[in-house]
Amino acid sequence: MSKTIIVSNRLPLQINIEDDQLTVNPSVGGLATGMKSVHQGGESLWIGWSGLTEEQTTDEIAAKVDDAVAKENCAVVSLSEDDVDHFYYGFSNKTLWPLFHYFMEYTVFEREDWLSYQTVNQKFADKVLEHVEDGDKIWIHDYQLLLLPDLIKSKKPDTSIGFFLHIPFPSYEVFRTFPWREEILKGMLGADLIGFHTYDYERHFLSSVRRILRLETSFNEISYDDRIVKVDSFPMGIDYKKFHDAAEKHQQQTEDEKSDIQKKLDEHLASASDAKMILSIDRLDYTKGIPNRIKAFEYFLERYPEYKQKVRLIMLAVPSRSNVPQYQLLKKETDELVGRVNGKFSTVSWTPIWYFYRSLPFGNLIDLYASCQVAMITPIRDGMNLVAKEYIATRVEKDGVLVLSEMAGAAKEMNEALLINPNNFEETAQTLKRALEMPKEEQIKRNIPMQKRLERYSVERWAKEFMKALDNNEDHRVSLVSKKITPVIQEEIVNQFKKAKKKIIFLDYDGTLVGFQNNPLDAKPDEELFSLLDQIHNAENTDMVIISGRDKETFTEWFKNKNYTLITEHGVWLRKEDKSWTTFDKIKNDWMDKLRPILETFVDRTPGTFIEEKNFSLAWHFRKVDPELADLRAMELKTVLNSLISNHNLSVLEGNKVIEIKSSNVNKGRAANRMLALEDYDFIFAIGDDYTDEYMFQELPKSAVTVKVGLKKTNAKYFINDTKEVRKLLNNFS
Ligand code: GDG
Repeated sequence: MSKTIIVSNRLPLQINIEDDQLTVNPSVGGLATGMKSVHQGGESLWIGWSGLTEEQTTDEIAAKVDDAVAKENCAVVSLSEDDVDHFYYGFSNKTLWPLFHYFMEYTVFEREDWLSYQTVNQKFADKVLEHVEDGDKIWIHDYQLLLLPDLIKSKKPDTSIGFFLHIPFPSYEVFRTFPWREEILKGMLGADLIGFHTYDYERHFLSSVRRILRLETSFNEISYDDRIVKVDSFPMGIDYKKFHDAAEKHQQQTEDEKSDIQKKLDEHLASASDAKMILSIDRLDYTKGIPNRIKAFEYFLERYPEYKQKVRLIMLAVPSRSNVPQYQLLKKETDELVGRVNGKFSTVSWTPIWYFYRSLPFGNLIDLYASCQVAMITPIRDGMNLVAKEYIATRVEKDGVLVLSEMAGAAKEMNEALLINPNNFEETAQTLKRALEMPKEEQIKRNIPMQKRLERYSVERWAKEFMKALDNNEDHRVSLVSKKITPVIQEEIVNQFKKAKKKIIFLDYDGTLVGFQNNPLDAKPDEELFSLLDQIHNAENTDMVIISGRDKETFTEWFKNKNYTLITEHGVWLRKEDKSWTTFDKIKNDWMDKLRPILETFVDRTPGTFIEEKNFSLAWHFRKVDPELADLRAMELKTVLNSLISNHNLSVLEGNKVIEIKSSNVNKGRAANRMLALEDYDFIFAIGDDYTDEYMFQELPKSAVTVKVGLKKTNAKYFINDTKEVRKLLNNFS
């Protein structure tokens, strides 16, 4: 039976060895909970590092660990101390983590770390390949394993692979600074589905793929090799029920059942009728904005001194990555700031900040969430931030105010929170005041929709939706995309050709017979192409038509020594075998004088673009322009043109890196059909690479063999990878 393999840096288990005694407990993190629905029974295997290095374990203990984790349907990737230093603390946490969170000044690029990152990703791949069977699905998690999708895909191309990034994907301008940017993108593109928390991270990723790998994207799909990789956003939720239920129980606690922390919190609340507490919980990480938060709180107390003695900041900072120097510095800075604020404002009966530098048990976490009237979650940059969601989930009376940084992914879904820019102390202090003074009705009004959303979009639903999308993409690959021409299909096509009595072959030119050139005039036919075309042209009972968007002058020049049939400008002109040109249609083109100036303004604003004027159409070419800018301008131009051309019987066509305006009743489909009317053909073949060729694919009879060059959405029956393969295929027509 097929299974799902989950891969993450760490296994969802706490493994300890004390006096040679091994204990294995499930960990309680959000990911482990969310994956429960995926990781259950014998149908799933979770692969990851145990947390123990090779140096910490003897062979005997390692074998025991393997056995113990196997009982939890897990398998261990064994890492050495050196791996952990360079792959985990090094590349993952000194390179990827700061860069992806826009902390460029903290980012180090060490070759040794990069080599270790590759080695360890390979170790993960080897472990996956050891366990994967046909029909299995794989879900890989997070920034430590960006190379893994491709390492697996290249060995097991038929396996469906999903990848989810839990941290932000930075904008192209930041990502481009990364020395191994291509390798990382290609590594990720081994997946069939790539998920992010927000739409912004998704579009940043797509932009890097377009600009760095120069791949084509259509909406949220990337054509890569002979696959379509889908990119989507899946905002991660929490186990709402777990937090809400725990908070309800917490509310019913008797005095005796209360924890020591709860008793202290109650004491503060009882100290004055308007005493309040502000909560702050994070891993001690520079992305979380802890120093800024303390400074903003300090500013708040200075600005609004009436809150002294009444308000207390409860700050839980969970130790994290303390081997990395930046984290050690942050610890020092945080200790000093807390000391400074407490030293400055404390009185005998009041300390403004209660600071815990440790991890607390779940029960205490609920104490904090339930007791604080305000939560101040103000990261500088955060992929999602689950603490913000957990705080709202525990508010069983529906009161409480969340002050949330707009830089957290969670802000995209929690619009009713008070959103702030964490770098603006003035705004943060004012918002804190507003939060402390917000009437209960308003608090409830804001929290109800957030709670409803959190309940609906739980972490379980997140996992299910991701898996559903992964399954859908698998179907999509099989059904929606045309079939690749395999040797068997090629043989069938050639047989049909040979058996037929009268045949016609339609050949698009640019992007099909020749590759794209920066200057269109460099795309002249070469000797090899001439001899291929001669061969088809001379084949018995065969009519060959080169059908292109090019202007007739260029083709006249290029094919002056050949008597091929040519159709130019998408079907405006026809050159017959006797080399005389006629038009298919009589077309007026006085519209050109009106539209040319508009195209000229686009040329001015978009360096590298140019206008091509043909007899019956105008084209704006943008093949030399940065793809991002080109997309933006193309979109703008299409919007402008479409609004202008209505009632003019004109159409705007988008070709490969060109936008063309021409008379509506001209297209390659119509032109090809006119050719078919002249004879009774029993073999019709058409091949082309862009949007304008789709008219042929759509309008030719069903029996026609239609072939798209490149893997893109198409109406053609088949696809072929590139012009090299086109020439090989056509060589069979003789
Ligand atoms: C990464 C991304 C993204 C915290 N302290 C204690 C404790 N916690 C629990 C919280 C929460 C989790 O840890 C922290 O999750 P966050 O989402 O806030 O942050 P990261 O650890 O940075 O996670 C982040 C996340 O991945 C998921 O994709 O949201 O953006 O950076 O669940 O409750 N739990 C206990 N004691 C503590 O002291 N028991």
